[in-house]
Amino acid sequence: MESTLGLEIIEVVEQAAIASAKWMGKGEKNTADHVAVEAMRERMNKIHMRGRIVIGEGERDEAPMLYIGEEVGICTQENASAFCNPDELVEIDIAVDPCEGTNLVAYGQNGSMAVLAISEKGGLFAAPDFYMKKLAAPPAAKGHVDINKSATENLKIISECLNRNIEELVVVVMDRPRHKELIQEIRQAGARVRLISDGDVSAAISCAFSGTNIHALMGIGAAPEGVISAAAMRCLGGHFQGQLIYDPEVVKTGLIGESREGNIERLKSMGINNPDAVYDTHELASGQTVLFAACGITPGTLMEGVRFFHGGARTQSLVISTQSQTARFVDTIHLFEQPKTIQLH
Ligand code: VTB
Repeated sequence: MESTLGLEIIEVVEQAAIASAKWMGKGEKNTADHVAVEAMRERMNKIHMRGRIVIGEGERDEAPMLYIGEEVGICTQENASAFCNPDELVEIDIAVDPCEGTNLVAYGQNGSMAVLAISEKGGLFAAPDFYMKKLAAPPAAKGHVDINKSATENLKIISECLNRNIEELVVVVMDRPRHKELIQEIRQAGARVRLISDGDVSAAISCAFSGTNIHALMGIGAAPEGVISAAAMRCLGGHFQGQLIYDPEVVKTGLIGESREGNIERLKSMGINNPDAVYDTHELASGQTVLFAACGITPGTLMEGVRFFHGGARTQSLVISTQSQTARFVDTIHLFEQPKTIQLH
């Protein structure tokens, strides 16, 4: 599954990022998202695969494209049997976020990207559209930190695992009223906080790379993004745990159903009987093979954003998988016009 798909999914995220970047700074987050979805879907449908969206733009009736359950890839199209042998094809599940951080794109801020994760059928947790308490930390702290421990305890553990003082640690937290106490606690413990308005996938993955000066992600973000982060962290060997948050009182902002009880019922109807379960990377991205790709829309900690020039654009992407021992950063020059003149500097 991996070899050619790894190359093709780079193009999928690149196309989504370029489409979205054209709307950077225009103040129109829905358009920035919509064009990314369209571009991602168009490129994905050219791949020789039988894919199914498990995390996408929402339920079918609210999302016209890349909705949960939508089939993508050449081999899902009409007359596919002419060029796809159903016996040979592995069915794959796909989690997408064509424009992770729509506000960041709309307001020209750092940290947005086009992302997707792929695994064999059943290999990605079909997260409900709820919130998730998240803990991401570097590979050295994997299995030592625990989402059930306090932020203070976890910071102590990270400082020991990384052999540095707590004062030398930076924790990313989303700037939301629900994190008031958490932020206070982190500061009290001695660590420094980097508040972000959006885009916690990028923050989670950054923990796995030394040199980013990001050592942990703590707090509550969206659950589907949590699964995508977990897929990346599984490939990178980083720590990631998530726990669904279903109580509107805890979330404080955002849309999360009417009541705690109603949400528990909704989770039950999806087959989640223990709403308080803590999931790790192997549960959120359980597949034997997991692939992850991202392309920067605006500049970020890990990747450059899309840079346009006359007749083209330059992108930077990241592709990782559970099978390869690499984190491949791909720098691409896209030429929209003929004749082609590639200028490097
Ligand atoms: C979260 C976070 C995402 O949007 O979903 C956030 O995981 C929305 O949270 O990375 P609120 O409902 O509290 O605003 C992102 O930041 C990206 O859009």
